[in-house]
Amino acid sequence: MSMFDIALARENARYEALVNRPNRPSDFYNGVYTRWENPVLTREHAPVIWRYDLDPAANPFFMERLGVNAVFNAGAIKLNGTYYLVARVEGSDRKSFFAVAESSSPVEGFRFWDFPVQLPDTCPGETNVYDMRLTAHEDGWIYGVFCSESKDPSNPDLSAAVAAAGIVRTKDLVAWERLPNLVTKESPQQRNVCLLPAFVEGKYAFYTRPMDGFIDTGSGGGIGFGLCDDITCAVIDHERITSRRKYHTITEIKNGAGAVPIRTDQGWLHIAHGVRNTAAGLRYVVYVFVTALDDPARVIAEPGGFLIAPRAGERVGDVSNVAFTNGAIVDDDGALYIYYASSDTRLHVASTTVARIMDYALHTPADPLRSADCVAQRCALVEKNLAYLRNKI
Ligand code: BGC
Ligand code: BMA
Repeated sequence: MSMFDIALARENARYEALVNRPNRPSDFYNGVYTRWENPVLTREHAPVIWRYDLDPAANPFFMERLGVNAVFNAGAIKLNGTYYLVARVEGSDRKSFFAVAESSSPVEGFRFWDFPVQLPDTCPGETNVYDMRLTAHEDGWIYGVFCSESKDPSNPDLSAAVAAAGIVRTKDLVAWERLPNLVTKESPQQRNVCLLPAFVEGKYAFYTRPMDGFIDTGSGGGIGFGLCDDITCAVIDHERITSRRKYHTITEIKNGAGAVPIRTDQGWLHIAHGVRNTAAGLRYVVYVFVTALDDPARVIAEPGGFLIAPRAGERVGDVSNVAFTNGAIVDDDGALYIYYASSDTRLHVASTTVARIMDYALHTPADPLRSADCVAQRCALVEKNLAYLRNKI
């Protein structure tokens, strides 16, 4: 065998071993969800045929010609018994694209299709696309809402960019129809937009994230909500604020939608993200809130603190200290799989059930917002527990 063939066989074997590696629950415990030991997608899950030229004449040293830097933030959906992740794949050239990975299991065995998604190229200035939320809408389409990023032509600063919400739709994750980007009349930029699966007042309902600039949410008060009549030319005139950003909380700097909201008997469950600033840069965590079924913009519960924060090895990556989600799947038996990425580098899964997370959402105390009140809250719990233990004896 030639050196070329040896290297190719080794890489193929490595890939198969990785994709077929069984996953298992880690020993992390908080009673709310289970963290699984292995990431479900990593850069090593990028197929060999995406990265190498397999023709020895053209690639005599068997070197990667098109490297993949990271696989993270994935939209998620279950169709006909199969679990699909539409991941953000980032090449070593920093450009992101979407690619579908599928498995018969929600926690392991994800394998990318041969070709990445070839998104209709309708916006000439569009430089980067990322973070697709997949909504199985009651109109019968599966929508993908993602961030479409372009250089800001009006600003000479090389890093000045404009973020908008791109919209595509599909029936099978294979053929994608691109619709015009969302227009929000009150907000010049949008990132982290997602579409509710249900009509509201007969209209398409979006969660938005009003922001003044590309990075700064500025006067944007939190996660927005807006309605539009026509998804094929989506315009939102007015955004109402749902979950608000608050001083000295996990959402002080920004917050935004995460996974597509999940309908439960007690309300719409939102698994969103919050951002605070630190001396070491922004820290992203995943948090939960619930909105009313009869008014999906009205928050009816918001437990204090985060649901998922980056831990241990998750804390380190290209953008360290980030836990981020844009996809979750509810299974027929009520199991809930939350696909969360760590540090813009790899994708993990946390599993729970809708019943368990709703208990968390509705019965975990809200953030009292001040240290003194937090101490009082904790002391009340300790007192209650001591009394309970005394009575038990
Ligand atoms: C990056 C995103 C990031 C955004 C804001 C973009 O250029 O690709 O990952 O969320 O900037 O920092
Ligand atoms: C955001 C997102 C993500 C990313 C995060 C941290 O604004 O849209 O793409 O995971 O920043 O870099």
